[in-house]
Amino acid sequence: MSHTPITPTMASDDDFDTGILTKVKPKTAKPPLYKVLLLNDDYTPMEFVVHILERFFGLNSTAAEGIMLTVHTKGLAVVGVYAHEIAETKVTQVMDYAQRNQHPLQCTMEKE
Ligand code: TYC
Repeated sequence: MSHTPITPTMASDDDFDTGILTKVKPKTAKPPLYKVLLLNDDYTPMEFVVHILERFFGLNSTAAEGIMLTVHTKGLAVVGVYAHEIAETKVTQVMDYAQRNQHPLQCTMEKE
């Protein structure tokens, strides 16, 4: 039984010798993305949330105000979409900053 080696120049999805179908995965698959979510609460001041959105998510004051109001009225909003490590860093930065300022603001992430 002879097998043709799959090389970058000879990739195939079917092996005609064995009839076995094998998926050829592109090597440059995009990394999974994660949504960073901000949650509403009754105590964190609106100006503090706007400041967080400007400071850690690079939003201008108009966009930051709009997203803060979306969280306030709907309960939560996606504030950005990032690769895993970057999303984790954003969540940690927000949670640490909120805690240091004694606000109960919650920030979390979920796979897109
Ligand atoms: N609900 C808060 C208030 O009325 C404001 C707020 C907005 C808090 C967004 C958290 O993620 C948040 N002061």
